[in-house]
Amino acid sequence: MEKKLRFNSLTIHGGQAPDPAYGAVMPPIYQTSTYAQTTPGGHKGFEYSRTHNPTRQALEKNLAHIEHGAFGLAFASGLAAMDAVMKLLKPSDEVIATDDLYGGSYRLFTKIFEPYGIHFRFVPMQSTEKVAQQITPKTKLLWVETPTNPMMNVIDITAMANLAKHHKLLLAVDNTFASPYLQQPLTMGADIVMHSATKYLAGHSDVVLGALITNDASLAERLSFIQNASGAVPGPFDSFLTLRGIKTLHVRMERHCQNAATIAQYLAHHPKIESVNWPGFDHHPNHTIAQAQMKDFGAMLSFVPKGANHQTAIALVEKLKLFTLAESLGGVESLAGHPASMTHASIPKDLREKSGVVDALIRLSVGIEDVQDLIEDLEQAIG
Ligand code: P1T
Repeated sequence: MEKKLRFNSLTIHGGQAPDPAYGAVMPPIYQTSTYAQTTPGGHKGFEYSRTHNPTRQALEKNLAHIEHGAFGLAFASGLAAMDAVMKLLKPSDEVIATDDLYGGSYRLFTKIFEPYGIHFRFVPMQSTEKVAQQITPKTKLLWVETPTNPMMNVIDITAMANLAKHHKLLLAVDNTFASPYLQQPLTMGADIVMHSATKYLAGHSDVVLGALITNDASLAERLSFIQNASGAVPGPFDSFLTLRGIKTLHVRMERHCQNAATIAQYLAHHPKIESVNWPGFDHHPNHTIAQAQMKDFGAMLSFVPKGANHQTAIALVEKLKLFTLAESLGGVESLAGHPASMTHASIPKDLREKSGVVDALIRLSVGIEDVQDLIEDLEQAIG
């Protein structure tokens, strides 16, 4: 029987074996669309690369291991992975989703799936009661993003899992911001974990890829049917890059979290900063849950400078030199963004502001550079 490995070994070895052809330690990039058959159906387990590809399969096995799941599925992007989950539903089904979530997730739900008759309710999920109040006989799925993008609220995954079980709903958790280094939602009762692997998993801002992981064989079968039938799969090279990235996830995350903690404290004590959203603060409203369900507090944070508005917030991010002004997060390099005009522009302003995404809000993805250089960059930009 295979020895049970710890997380820091699973990132490197989970589901991996030397390649059967020549013993290659890294899975080769099987850049092929198809596979020779000796007779129709006579093949070695691979017939067409939309359905299966050895490089993608190596990644999918690794994804399953690091999330403590039995089945991993890779997609062309995080949104393609979410799209596959939504295709489990039927017209008139209802979904309850986190109110503060990635703008592209909101756009997928409301602009693509609402017109097909699936209904979405956006609820502040920090309150389990508020979620419970919205459940109807038509509710089929709870969609949880935690920590949330960009307000860094933390949602109690176990409480959501209990609610889902009680009402026979599926619970899907977008684990992009935390990564499995910080939390493993399947172990807390989630049915499906989703990743924008574009972020911490791949880790180097060089690939767009999505993932789903589950322990449920029938869900895995339905999702892999959708993966093949709809066809939003990643290519072998992107699968290879993601697998390579995951091998250093634990060492990167440790430094990401250390740097973010230092920057959060620096900003919190800065006389020109109004507020900082980071779940590591004692006074963060969900700090206790974050402490209980996460190994550390992550490397994303958002803040509002004192007296800032749309223009001054943009002026501040434009002044940054080491932080790159860009969408995305989770790479080794630090990024800064202005959610209202970038990542969350597709959410209507009134709805956005209700969850705290005001025009003066700035979001940071803290990288693994020397933290002193990052602080000096913030210092010169804040002025
Ligand atoms: O970009 P893609 O790989 O399709 O993943 C979408 C996605 C899903 N879920 C969360 C929590 C995300 O943050 C994202 C993508 N987010 C950004 C690009 C961003 O800058 O926030």
